[in-house]
Amino acid sequence: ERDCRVSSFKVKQNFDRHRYAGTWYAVAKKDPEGIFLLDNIVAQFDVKPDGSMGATAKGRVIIFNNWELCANMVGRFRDTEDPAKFRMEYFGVLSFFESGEDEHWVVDTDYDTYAVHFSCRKVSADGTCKDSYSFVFSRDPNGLTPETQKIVRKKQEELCLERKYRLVVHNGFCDESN
Ligand code: AZE
Repeated sequence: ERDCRVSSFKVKQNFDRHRYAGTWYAVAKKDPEGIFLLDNIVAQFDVKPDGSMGATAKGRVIIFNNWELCANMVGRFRDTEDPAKFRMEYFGVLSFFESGEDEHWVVDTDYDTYAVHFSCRKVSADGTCKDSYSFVFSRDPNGLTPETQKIVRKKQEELCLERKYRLVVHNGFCDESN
C-alpha cells in the first residue's frame, strides 16, 4: 500500500534557496479548489538581504466570471525547521486580488532544469491531502526533456497526484503590462 499521508511526503534534501533563485516557468500544474492561476504562469524567486526567500508570480486568471487578466502576485516566505518547507504569504499587486497563506514545499529540483512544488491547503482526518495544488517548473519555457519528465512523473506519483496535472500554456498573454 502506498503512503499518501502528507506528513510522509519527502522534500528536497539540503534545499539551497540561492541556487533556486531566478525564473521558473510553470509547465504543468494540479489545481486546488476554487479560483486559481490558469496559464502563462511564470515565477521569479529571490533571496532577500535578510536571507529570507521571496517571489513574484504572474499568470492569467478569470475573475468575476468573465474578466480575463494577468494577476501579478507577490509571495513572502517564512522558514520552517525543514529547509525545503516554507509558509508562503501571498497577495496581489492590485488590492482587489486574492491573498492568503499557503504551505510551499520544494519536493524536488536540480536547480538548473526542473522543480516540483507542492502545497496542501487542507489535510483530511486520515492525514491525506484534501485540497492541494502543485506546480512543475522548468527553467526552459519550452518544457522538459523526456529524461526529466521521467523524474517528475515519479515525484507526482509520490505525491499521490499522478494524472491530476494539466499542461500550462505559454502564449505570451502576460508578457507585456497586460
Ligand atoms: C507561486 C510561486 C511563488 C509566488 C506565488 C505563487 C502563488 C500564487 C497564487 C496565486 C493565486 C492567484 C489568484 C488570483 C485571482 C506558488 C506560483 C505568489 C496562489 C487565485
